[in-house]
Amino acid sequence: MVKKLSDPLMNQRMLLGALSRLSAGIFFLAAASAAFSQTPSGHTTAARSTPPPKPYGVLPTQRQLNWHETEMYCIIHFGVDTYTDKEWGFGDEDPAILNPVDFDAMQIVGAAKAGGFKGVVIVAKHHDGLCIWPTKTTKHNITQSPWKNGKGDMVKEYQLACDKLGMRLGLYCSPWDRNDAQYGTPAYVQTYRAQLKELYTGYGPLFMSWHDGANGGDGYYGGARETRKIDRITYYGWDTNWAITRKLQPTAAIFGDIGPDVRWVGNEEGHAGATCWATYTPHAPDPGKRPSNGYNKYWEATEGTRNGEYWMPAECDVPLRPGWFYHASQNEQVKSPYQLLDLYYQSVGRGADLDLGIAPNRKGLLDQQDVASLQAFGDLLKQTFSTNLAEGATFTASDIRGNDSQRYGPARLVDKDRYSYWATDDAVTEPQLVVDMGKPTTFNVIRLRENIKLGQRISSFTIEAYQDGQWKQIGAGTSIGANRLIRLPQNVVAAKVRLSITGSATCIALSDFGLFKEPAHLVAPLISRDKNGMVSISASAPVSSIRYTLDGTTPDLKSPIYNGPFLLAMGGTVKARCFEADNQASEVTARALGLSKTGWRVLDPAPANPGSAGKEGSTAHNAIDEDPTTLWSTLQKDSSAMGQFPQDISIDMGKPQMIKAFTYLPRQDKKTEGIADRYIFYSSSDGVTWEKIAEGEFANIRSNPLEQLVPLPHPVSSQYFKFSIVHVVSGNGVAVAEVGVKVQ
Ligand code: FUL
Repeated sequence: MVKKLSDPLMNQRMLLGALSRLSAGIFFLAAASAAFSQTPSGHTTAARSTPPPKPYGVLPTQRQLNWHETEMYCIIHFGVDTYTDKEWGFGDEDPAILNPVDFDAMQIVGAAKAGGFKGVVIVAKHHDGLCIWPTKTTKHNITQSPWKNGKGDMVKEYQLACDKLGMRLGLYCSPWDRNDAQYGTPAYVQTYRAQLKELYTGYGPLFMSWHDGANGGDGYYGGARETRKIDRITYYGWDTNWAITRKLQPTAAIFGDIGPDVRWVGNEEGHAGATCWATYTPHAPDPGKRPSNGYNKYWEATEGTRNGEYWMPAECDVPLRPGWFYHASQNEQVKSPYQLLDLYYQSVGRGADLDLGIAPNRKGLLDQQDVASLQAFGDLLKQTFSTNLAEGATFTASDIRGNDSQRYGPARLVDKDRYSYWATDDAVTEPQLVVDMGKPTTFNVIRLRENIKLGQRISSFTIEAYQDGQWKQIGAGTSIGANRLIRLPQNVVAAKVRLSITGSATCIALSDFGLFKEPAHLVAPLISRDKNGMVSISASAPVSSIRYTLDGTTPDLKSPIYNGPFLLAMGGTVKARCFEADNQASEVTARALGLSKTGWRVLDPAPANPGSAGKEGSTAHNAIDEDPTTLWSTLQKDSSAMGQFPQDISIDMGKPQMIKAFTYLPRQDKKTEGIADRYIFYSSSDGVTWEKIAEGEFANIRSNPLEQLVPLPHPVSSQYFKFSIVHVVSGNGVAVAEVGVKVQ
């Protein structure tokens, strides 16, 4: 007893318990006695000596607990790519192009903070190799740029801004370096380690050290301009690198495809699996091999592994714009506050963290629309989650550990302590909890949390609401872990809610129960175009009107009302918005459409390209049918078959067009076989003689398979174009969703 009282954690818990008793008032007392009398375990007195539940499985470290509590942070990409309009620089860029005259770390970090993010990870060096701090390890750094007359240090400015704003700082230094002449040799690994040491010692304590898996390939490499392959398992010596991190930055959670502290979720779309375990056992693609960054079955990370070997929770990284770097052409595609909220439910709401990419422009500032979206997202989170409607309710549990309501009772679920918890007796793995608010309450989000210091225990649950005299199921799920949000499809009005744990590996330790009300909002419209070039705009729920513009302006009450599909033969930007009778407006949906593909046809393949498009029975027309779900595929079932490249598709547009850019939409079905990462684009006025207009790479397309927009070096007048796939990220053929052109 004395021992318990002198335990500071215990004192804190008792204090919190007292506070929650005060707030729950008489209801708590009623609940406690109800629970007491219902407990089937046979105890007659509250056994204060009941030991806490034994931890289950692998457990998080303190740095992982800190990371879980961080929940949301931003990753900031700025560098030569910002000026060359690329996603991956080749490594031959002149640092002189980098001149962010208005760079303001406070504006950027401040915008992240307003969005509710608690930290930032700075890309100190991306694959192009340019270091944005004055490193001694290579000349290819910020001192060679005109910014601040070569005296600037962007990482330092971010650190100072974080300190002022109370934000956490993390760093990403790309292991792949397309500039370094020694990349691929042991000497480069020493350079990389020296860079890590500079970053770990010069910028204060870090909350994260971020490592990507995009390693090896072609690059400038000091002028060699060649392809360098590395052994992804052994080359970087990750164990040695991580030991450096542990020594110099003990608080930093290390992120990589395979952790060791935090795993990549396996996509760059910002979502974890609907089931997402914090535990994970990474596997190599080839049996018997060790998994590593860039060499693992990353698709398994989306769900993780129930009872996996390591506590290695998922980070969901996704850019605010389509790409990680700033591209003016994507200004209309900044994710809206409600899109961000969706991602929040699919990441933080599934026990993962959300890492949102933000990208300063060439002046070194976030664009206004990015700032506005972050701010409005932060406001939405506050509006939704600041009031837990279950606070003050009566909790009746089917079982309380040792009948000790004070330590293990359900009032712990609303005491705002993430680690105090309602626990059951060892043998009870399927308890129920009734939460009685005493009056009809409207909610649309439910929050559950486990005390993860005791491991991930629960494996499934259901939630019911008491309506019209009976219990009706309103939600169900599997993993809970650090945080689980169930967003209901509609508002529920009920005075009583019942949580049933339907599966748990051992007795439960649930730490949070919350009911919340996300504010009502009008759903933004959807814009689509069919193969005849007709544009349709729709809303998923009835609205008073949909208004749209074609001149780039934001639709308002003066804009034309959408009355039915219309033709947009030359393409352009369609913006649409739903309105209610009271003039309340939805978010804007914008869609940039290329030239309509009506009347287009696929030409027969050139004889030099057997297996290519156009043959009888071929699927090539699927690449110009405006349907992203159908594919032109030359993939062969026989996995030992070797694909021959290039593979081409040649299109007759029916009449000459002034082409300004072409587009390529890779397959959108989550598979990577057949996705092109190197191309050549040709034009022709007769479909026989071809002129090469552009060639290059689709950077980062495996992880982020977006529609690629490639502006041509100069507009080209032609009736025919040929899209030639020189290389694919994997597979023995190509699989293309759509190709198209832009004429304006
Ligand atoms: C990936 C990189 O290849 C992308 O360019 C970006 O930096 C993303 C956050 O990580 O692995």
